[in-house]
Amino acid sequence: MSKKPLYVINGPNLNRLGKREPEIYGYTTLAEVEAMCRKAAGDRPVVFRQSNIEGEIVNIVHEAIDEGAGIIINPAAFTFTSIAILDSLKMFPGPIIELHISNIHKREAYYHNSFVSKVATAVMAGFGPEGYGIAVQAIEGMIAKSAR
Ligand code: CA2
Repeated sequence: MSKKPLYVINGPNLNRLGKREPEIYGYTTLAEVEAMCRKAAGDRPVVFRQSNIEGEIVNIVHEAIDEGAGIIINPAAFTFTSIAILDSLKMFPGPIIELHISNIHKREAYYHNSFVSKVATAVMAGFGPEGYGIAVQAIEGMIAKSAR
């Protein structure tokens, strides 16, 4: 039987990754992050998405609810504002990793209160773009556990 896909969902402005503020976010582009995720996932299919639009992210989460084994989400600025994304994630039955490239807790106060953390299985911040590869490895173990 073929494995259900892992959804890697990226929020606003992350399409510009590697091209702005490299001192915070590094030089890795989102296309390179995608390649990293696919490599780390091995034979598990990866649905890798980015959107600057809140409702589109909600729609991608709905797709994951129907099709996905796990979600890794970097909601970017929507982390701190979006109850719509929080509500959609509440309906996902599998593991959810909330991921931030930077350590949001070291930054300005408006980056400190995440709505998504209220529903995430685990939260990662500050590992740089390599965090995505670590998250893919980690969620594989969580998916195996939740399947038991
Ligand atoms: O550290 C992260 O991954 C963030 O989720 C990135 C968000 C920020 O609002 C979060 O607090 C932390 C912002 C992403 C800004 O987009 C960029 C675009 C180009 C280059 C770098 C970042």
